[in-house]
Amino acid sequence: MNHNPIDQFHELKNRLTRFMMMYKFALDEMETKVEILKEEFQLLHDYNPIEHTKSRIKSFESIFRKVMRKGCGTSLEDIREGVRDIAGLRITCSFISDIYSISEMLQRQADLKIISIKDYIKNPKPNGYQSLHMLVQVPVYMSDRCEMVYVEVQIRTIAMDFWASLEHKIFYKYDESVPVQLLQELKEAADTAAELDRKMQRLHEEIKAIKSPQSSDSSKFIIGDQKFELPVGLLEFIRTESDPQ
Ligand code: 0O2
Repeated sequence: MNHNPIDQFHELKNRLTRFMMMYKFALDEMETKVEILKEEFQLLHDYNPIEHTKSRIKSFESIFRKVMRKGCGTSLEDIREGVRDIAGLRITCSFISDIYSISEMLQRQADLKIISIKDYIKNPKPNGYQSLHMLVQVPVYMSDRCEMVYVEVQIRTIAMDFWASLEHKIFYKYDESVPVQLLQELKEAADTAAELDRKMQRLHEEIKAIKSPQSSDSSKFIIGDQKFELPVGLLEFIRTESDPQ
């Protein structure tokens, strides 16, 4: 065993880099998956259910705090299993129904292993927190191996995200000992946000029901930054070719 402190430092740094790198690659994979769903929806249905996405890798400090809180071991293997939200992806949707559509689309992806789903929308936390949490394992292919890496996906609406972000800031400001009066008001604010989500969902369904089919110039369409134009007669040709006799 090498006892040179500089060599030991470099070895530890390498191991940590390799450990954290896997989470970055897993998040890249997940972000690509979500980007494809988003583009496909936009192209085929002229509708985008995803407002925005945000990914983060937990800081060492935050990982360390969680290890202490959970009392799990401190080897990298223990941390990998004990702290399963080192890689996090947050998907913010327009409507509640979009949350479940996105979740189902991800569940249908054969290469993703769904570890657990926590529905804090149907069962909000006592403080009012709402979100759909999916813990998944994503395959990351390296030059010599494939590793299944944990990613926590949080799917929520804009209103849920607004509330959770501000609540998180307030907790941080008060160092987690928030006055009771403020907790009560935060719960009321969460209820108001949930009511707003329900109202927007109702409006969304009403609008969908009365929306007439699109009357667009059907001979032209755009994929990525490329424009396509259907040559005259192609539509008839494709129909004739693919229609069963
Ligand atoms: P950060 O800063 O987002 O990383 P776990 O502790 O993950 O093993 P738990 O508590 O059952 O087990 O996890 P859960 O319920 O799935 O929630 C984990 C994450 O959800 C949190 O991560 C937050 O991001 C978010 N979350 C859960 N409850 C609340 C809440 O009441 N308010 C807000 N604002 N966010 C919440 P971290 O690691 O706590 O924080």
